[in-house]
Amino acid sequence: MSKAKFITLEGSEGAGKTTALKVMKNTLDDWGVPYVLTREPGGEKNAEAIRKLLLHSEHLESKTELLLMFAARNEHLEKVIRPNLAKGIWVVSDRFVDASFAYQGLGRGLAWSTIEYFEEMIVGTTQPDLTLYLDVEPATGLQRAADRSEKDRIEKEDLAFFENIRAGYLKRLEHFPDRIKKINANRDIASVTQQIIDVLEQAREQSLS
Ligand code: Z5A
Repeated sequence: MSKAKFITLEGSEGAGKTTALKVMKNTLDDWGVPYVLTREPGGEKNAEAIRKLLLHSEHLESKTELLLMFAARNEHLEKVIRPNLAKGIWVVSDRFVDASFAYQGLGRGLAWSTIEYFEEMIVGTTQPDLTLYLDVEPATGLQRAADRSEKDRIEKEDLAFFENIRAGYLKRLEHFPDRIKKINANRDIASVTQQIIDVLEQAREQSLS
């Protein structure tokens, strides 16, 4: 069997990650590959505790937010991502390091080079084989997410913040066009679903299997 793959899903507020994860799960089930679904921040006991702090603290300094994201990521990588990949089990993570560039980088205004420094230290060569980025107009995404009962600390940010998040993701996409595949998430759910299936099938033909 070929090497286990690491696939990540990214997108800003209201992009439709929940639906996308179901589509990814169904596709991997069809392929019959062993996989675990996980998420960031979180995905591991200590990292989930850090997630609570990150999403439900009243206020956090931006640098604290960045450090906690990478602290959680280190636990997640060491205890979940790397061990599973080593056992031949694919890993699908709802968000990973691209989110730190988008949210803490362009969102919070922390230096790109600082995030690259932590990326090298914590992530190293454990980069995803494939990233699906759900690209949605921030106003559309916020409108979709508006009905949610309770917003966490980050979800309470305004439109300008989410415009910057999108710019951050598009910058990462520019740097890693082979790894990151953009999905037009402004379209209806059926179209988004088909785009995800197409990207996964194409990636599988090219290198995933
Ligand atoms: N964060 C960070 O800052 N730095 C980092 O390094 C990392 C994360 C890793 C938690 O993430 C927060 O952590 C996140 C980024 C930050 N903060 N924010 N914002 P999370 O992934 O757990 O939480 P989330 O971003 O809020 O995602 P979500 O709620 O799981 O997914 P979503 O894409 O925003 O929403 P959804 O529930 O999938 O969809 C929203 C609604 O739209 C829902 O009613 C759907 O039925 C509807 N929908 C979905 N697709 C469509 C289409 N195509 N048309 C119409 N309606 C649709």
